Amino acid sequence: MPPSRRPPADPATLAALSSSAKSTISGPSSPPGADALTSGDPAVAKFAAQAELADKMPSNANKADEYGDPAAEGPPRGDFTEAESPAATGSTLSERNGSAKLGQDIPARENRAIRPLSCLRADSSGRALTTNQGVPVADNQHSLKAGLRGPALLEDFILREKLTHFDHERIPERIVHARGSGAHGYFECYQSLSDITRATVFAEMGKRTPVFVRFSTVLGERGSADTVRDARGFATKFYTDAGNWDLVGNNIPVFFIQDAMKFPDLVHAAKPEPHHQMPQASAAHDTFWDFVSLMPESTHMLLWIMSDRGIPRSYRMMQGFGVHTFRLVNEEGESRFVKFHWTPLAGTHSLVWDEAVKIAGADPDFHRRDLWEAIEAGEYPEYELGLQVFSEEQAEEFSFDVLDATKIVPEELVPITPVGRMVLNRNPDNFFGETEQVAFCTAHVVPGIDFTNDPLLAGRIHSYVDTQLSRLGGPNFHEIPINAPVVEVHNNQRDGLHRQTLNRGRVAYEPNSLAGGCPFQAGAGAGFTSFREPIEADKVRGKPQKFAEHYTQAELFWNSQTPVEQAHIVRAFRFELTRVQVPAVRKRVVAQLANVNADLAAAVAAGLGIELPPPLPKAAPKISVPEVAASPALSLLARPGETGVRTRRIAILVADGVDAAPLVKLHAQFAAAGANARFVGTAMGTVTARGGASLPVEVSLEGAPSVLWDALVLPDGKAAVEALMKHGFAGDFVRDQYRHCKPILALGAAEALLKKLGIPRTLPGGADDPGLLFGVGGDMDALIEAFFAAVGGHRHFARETDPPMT
Ligand code: HDE
Repeated sequence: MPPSRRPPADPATLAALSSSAKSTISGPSSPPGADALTSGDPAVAKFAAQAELADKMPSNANKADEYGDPAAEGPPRGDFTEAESPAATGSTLSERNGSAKLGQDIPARENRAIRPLSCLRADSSGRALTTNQGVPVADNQHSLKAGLRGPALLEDFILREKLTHFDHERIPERIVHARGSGAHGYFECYQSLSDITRATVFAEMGKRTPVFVRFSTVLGERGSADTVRDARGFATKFYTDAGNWDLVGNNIPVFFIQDAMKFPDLVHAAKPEPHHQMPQASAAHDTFWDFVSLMPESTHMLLWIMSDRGIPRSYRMMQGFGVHTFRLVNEEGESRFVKFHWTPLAGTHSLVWDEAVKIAGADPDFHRRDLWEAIEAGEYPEYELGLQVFSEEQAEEFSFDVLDATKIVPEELVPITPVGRMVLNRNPDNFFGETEQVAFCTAHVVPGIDFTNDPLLAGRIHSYVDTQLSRLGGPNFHEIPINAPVVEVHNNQRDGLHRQTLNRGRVAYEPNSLAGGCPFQAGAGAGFTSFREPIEADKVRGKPQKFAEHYTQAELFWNSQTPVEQAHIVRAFRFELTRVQVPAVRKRVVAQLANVNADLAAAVAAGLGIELPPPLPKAAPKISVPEVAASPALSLLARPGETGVRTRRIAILVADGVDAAPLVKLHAQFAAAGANARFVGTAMGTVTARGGASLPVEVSLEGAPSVLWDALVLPDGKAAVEALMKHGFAGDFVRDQYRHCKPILALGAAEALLKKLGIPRTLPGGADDPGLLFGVGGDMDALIEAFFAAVGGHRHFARETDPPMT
C-alpha cells in the first residue's frame, strides 16, 4: 500500500503534536501531517518521521510465506523500508550533542565496530602513566600512607585499581588446546569455485581474505612444553565478506572417537590423572591407554599419534585437516561432500623422540619461537588448501562411512585439488588480546559451507560456543576485536556481560514497523540457508553398522609408512606403554595392535617383555579387499617441501684457534640463502682465530644446546678442535647432532673430534653417510653446495639404529 502523506495541520494540531513529541506516553489519534517533517522542531520531525516509517508497513507482508513449502524452499528477504530521516530510527534527539568522547556525527547506516584492529592498537611512547580512568599518575613507586612509616590507606584508589586489575589478569584456559600460538595472514583463492560453492572466499581468482590462525597442542596446560607427543590444533578463522568461517582442524586427519558423547570421557582419560594431576601434557599413562584400548575405533588415530606426526619439527612443517566431511553448497542449492587439507610449502618434517624430550627442557617455547622468528624474518609460512570433493552417491559406494571421523578418504579414491594458499605474514601485537582471546567455533560457517551429519561434528557445533561463555565471560565474545567479523553485525540480540555495541533506536525485535522493518531477514538470496537434506528416520541412539570396522584404515596407515617411520611407531608405542603400570592395559593395547599388523604387535610386545596376546575380538571383520591398501601420500617423507635451507638453524661451532675464513663464508652464504647460521661457542664473548682475527660468539653451548639446531659445522684449526675435544658439552652437542640424524660438515682437523666421539664415517651397512660431509681443503664452493643439499634434505635416517650405536 502506498504511504499516505497527510495534509498540513492546523495550529492546534501542531501544538498537540509538539507537546506529544516531547512526551513518552501517548499522542494524537491522527498521524502527523506532511509539514510536521519539516516543522523546524526536531522532536516533531523525529515523531513524524517514525510515524511515516511505520505507516509504510501496514502488515507483515511475508507472514503467509513462513508456513509450508515457500519458507523451506528459500525464505524471502524481509520486508523493509529505509527511513528518509536518520532521526526516525535514532534512540534520542540529543544524539546531535557531540563531544570529544561521543564524536560529532550521527552514524546512520554505518557500523563503526568493524573498523580494522589498527584503531585499537595502543602506543604509549611519549605518554605519561594514567589510571584506567585516564587520570595521570604522579607516583608509581609508593602506596599512600599515613606517614612514611605509617599504615597504608584504604583511600589509595590508584594502588587498589592496579592490584585489582592484576588480581584478575587470568582467564580460564581452554579445556583442551590450552597451549597455542597464533598469527595473522591471508588466504588467496586460485580460481573461482562458484560452480560448487557460494562461499565468497572462493568467489574469484586472486581474491584475498584475511585470516587468523592458532596452532596448539591438545593436552598440555597453557605453559606446557611445545614438543610433547600430541595431536596439534590447526584452527583458521577466515574473516570473509559474508561473515566469519572457522575451519577448526588438526594436523591429523582422523579422530579417536565417532560420537560427541564420548569426548569428555576421552579428554578425562588423556588429561593428568585426577588424584595426583600427572602426567603433564602426555598421554603416556594408564587411564589414557585403558580408555583407548576399550575403544577400538581409536586405533587408526593412535597410529598417527605414535608416528612422527605427533612430534612435528615446526608448525610450519605440518599438514592441517578439517577432519570431518563437510558440505559445499552452490547458488543452485546443490551440495557436494568435501574434505579440507592444508599442505605446508616447507614440507612435512618432524623431530625425533630423544630430541623432542630434550627440547622440552632446553626450549619449551620451541614451536612458538619458530613461528614467531620465521614471520619476523619475513619467511612467511605458507600452506596450500586442497579439497577432496565427492558426491553423496560416490560416498555410498565406499567401504567406510564418510560420517565416521575415524576414517580418511584416501587420495587414491578422491584426489586432492589445490584451490588456494594461505600466507601467515604478521605476528600478533598482543598475545592475550589476539591468541588467547580468539574464539574458534565449528558453528561459524558461511553461505556455501555446511555441515554433514557426522555425530562428532554435531557435538562440536554446540561445544565451541558454549565453552566461550565461561572462558571469555559471557555471550558477547563475538565483540572482542579479534573475534569480530570484518562485515557489519546487525540483529536484535542485546545486553549481556561486557556488551560494547551501543545499538541505536528503540527497536530490538523483528518484525517491526518502527524501524522500517530493520534489520530485516536477508532471505535465501543473500542469507545462510541450511542444505535441504531429506530425513526420514526413527529417533534413536546408536551408530551405523559401517562405523563398527576399526582396523582396515589403521593397517592402511601402517602399510603406507617407510621402514624408518614404522620403526618410530614401534618405539613410540614401546615408550608410552612402558609408562603404563597395569599389565592388563599393556596387554590389551598389544592385542588391539595385533588386529592392525602382526609385526607391529610382535615388536611392541617384545619391547614390553610380554608374550604376544591373541588379537582383540573385532566388532566387525576387516574389509577383505579395501579400495586402497597402501597410500604413499600418508608418509611424512612424501612431502619434502620447497623451502630447502630457508629458516634452517645451523650451528657453527667455534673455539680459540679456529680457521675463520671458511666459517665466515658459510655464515654469509647461509644468511644469503635465508637460513639462520650462528657462531656457537663454549662460552660467550669472542674467540681468537688462527692468525689473530676475532670471531664473535653469538650464543653458547649452554644457552642453545644441540637439539635446537638443524645442522652443524665443525671448524678446522687444530687448537680449536683440541679445545672442543676436551669440553664434555661440546662432545654431547656433536653426538646429539649425529644421533638425531642431522647433517654435519666437519672441516679439516674436525674429523679427529668425530673419531674421538666414536662417530663412524659410514652408515651401518658400510656405505657413505650422505649427511656427514668432510672438507679437507679443495673446492669450498662444491662442499658448501653439497652441505646445502644435505641441510635441505633435513634428516639422514639411514644412520639410525635402535638403540643408537653412538
Ligand atoms: Fe575440539 N574443542 N572438540 N576438536 N578443538 C576445543 O574449544 C570439542 C575436536 C580443536 O585454537 C574447545 O575454544 C568437542 C576434533 C582445536 O582455540 C572445546 C569435540 C578436532 C581446538 C572443544 C571436539 C578438534 C579445539 C576448547 C568432540 C579436530 C583449539 C576451547 C565432539 C578437527 C581451537 C575451545 C583454538 C578446542 C570441544 C573434537 C580440534 C572444549 C566437544 C575432532 C584445533 O570447545
